Parts: sequence; C-alpha cells; structure tokens
Amino acid sequence: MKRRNFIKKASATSLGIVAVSSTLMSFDEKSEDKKAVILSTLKPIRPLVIATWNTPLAVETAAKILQNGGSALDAVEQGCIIEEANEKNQTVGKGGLPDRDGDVTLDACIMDNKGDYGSVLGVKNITHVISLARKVMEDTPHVMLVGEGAEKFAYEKGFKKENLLTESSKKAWENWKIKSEYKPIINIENHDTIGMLAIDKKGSISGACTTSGLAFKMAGRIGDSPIIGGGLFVDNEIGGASATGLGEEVLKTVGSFLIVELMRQGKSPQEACEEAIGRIVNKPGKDFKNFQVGYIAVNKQGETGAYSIHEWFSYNLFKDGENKNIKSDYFNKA
Ligand code: SD4
Repeated sequence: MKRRNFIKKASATSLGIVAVSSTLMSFDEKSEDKKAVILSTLKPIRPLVIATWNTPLAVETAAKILQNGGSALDAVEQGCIIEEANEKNQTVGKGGLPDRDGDVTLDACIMDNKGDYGSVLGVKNITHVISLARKVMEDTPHVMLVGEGAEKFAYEKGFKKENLLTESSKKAWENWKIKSEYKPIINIENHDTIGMLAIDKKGSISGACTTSGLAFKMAGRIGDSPIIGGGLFVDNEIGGASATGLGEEVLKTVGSFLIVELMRQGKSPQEACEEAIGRIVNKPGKDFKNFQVGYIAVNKQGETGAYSIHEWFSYNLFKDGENKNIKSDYFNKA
C-alpha cells in the first residue's frame, strides 16, 4: 500500500487509530526532507469546550451539557446564550454597543458535525440570535437570514421582541458621538465576542459564534462572526476554529476555514492559529498596531490552540473536568 494511502487509512477513527496532528507532519514523497509519520493510539480528549475570552460561565454551562451526555450542538448554543443574556458583556447580545445610529444589531452563526450551518446578520430586537441561527439551520432551506427578514422569522418562531440598548450602552454611544471618530478603534483588552467549539462524548464537534460586532460600526456593517469560514468553521473529521477581533481582517484571510484546512494538512491547532495570524500581519505594509485578532482551534483529538496579534487575548478551556481561563500566546512582542 502507498504510504499516502496508509496515512489516510490509519487516521480513520473507525480503526480506533488516531493521527495526532502535531506529530503527523506534512508528507511529500518527493521531498528530500522525509518527515516522520507517527501514529498514536492515544485516547482523544472529550468532552471538551473552548471559547474565546474570559467566559467561565458560558463554558461551564456547555461542559455540563456534555458531561450529561448532551450534544456538542446543544452545548455551544446554550453556552453562547449565557453571554447573550449577560448585559455586562457589551459586545454580545443584550447590552451590546450599538452602531453609529444607536441601533444594536447582532450577528451569529452555528455549525454542526454534519457540516450544516445557519446564520443571522444585522438582527435588531432579538437577544438570542445564536438560537435563531440554529433555527435557520434546522427549519429553513437557507443558511443565512439578514435584518428584517431574520427578525420576522424570529417572531414566527416565538422569539420575543426586546430592547437591546441598555442604559450603559446608550451612555457609551452618547460619549462616542461627541467625537464621532469613524474608525474602528479596538480596545485590545476588551473584546468579548464569544466563539465556542465543543466536542461531545461521542466525538462530534460543533461550533457557535455570537456578537454585536464592532462598536459604533456603520449601519449595515457585518463582520466575520456570522460568516462561515470567517468567524467560525467546523469540519467534524478535522476540527474547528473561531475568531474574535477586527472582522474585516479575519474575512480577508478567511481565517477559521484557513485554520481547519491547515489542520487537515497536518498542522497542530496551535501551529494553524499562528499561521492564520501570520497571514494577516505579514501582508506587505500591514499596520496591525491598532487592531486585534485572536483565534482558537481544536482538532479531532482534542488538542487545542490559540494565538492573537496582541497581548491579552484569553480563552476558557474545559477539559479533563476542569474549566480554566488561559492567556493566549501572541505575535506582537515588540
Ligand atoms: C466583528 N469579530 O464584528 C467581531 C468583533 C469582535 O470582540 O470579535 N469583537 O468584527
């Protein structure tokens, strides 16, 4: 049997043999530099949850569902719901910072182990857009609904109309209006878009991402978070990735899809996240000083990775029964 075919076969989990990506390096028969192929029978880590930023309650909620035998899809939805309801988190759900016109508009997407997804974009008056995205995935022939159409669909599905602009978000908007600086200044220590990836006891992977987007964005602006391959991507055979930070830069490099594809080629989740950040910061003339992007990733074996442009990106990780907030490594150490 050709070695290439052998690798393919050997990585099939149905054989109970698992190729560990950090050690399974890219294999090129013509390469002089023949790299070692190491197969492992290590048990995959599951259940597991990883989420962007300091989101202990969201991750704990998801983890409980998984520990009780629930699906990764339910776990990521219920986990994200926690942050959407958290009014103190001003970049997700209720209490999110509004656009320049004072409207809070939410973006979300969800993707399951079958490779199906649903997303909603620029939705007003609905707090739990992650559940709405799931409804799009499960109850419509489409994958994306935007604005008024998405809101109308929400009411048809029994979602309640809510005012998403809290007093403190309104105040922040009024302060912003004094200068009305039309540029996306990103406070690199205060991103709270939640991207979450989970592996359930059966080994199925799902992911979700929900946000109010960039504070004081132009009306109608959509970021990476509801765009599959941008803010989130899951391939149940390989793993998943999610993004936070300046969505425009994530979209230009199709970051989450890129990370999953790099893992497919044999990179570890950490290596894949680092390369995806590299694709942004290494563009000629790119001035990355004033924006942040952070990625998280997990592969089928439950290896995880995280990397950001600047310091202070963190993530919550639940594995082996423990839920920890971990500071990510980062590029800009100058
Ligand atoms: C966006 N990526 O809309 C989102 C914003 C974000 O923490 O992640 N903020 O571009």
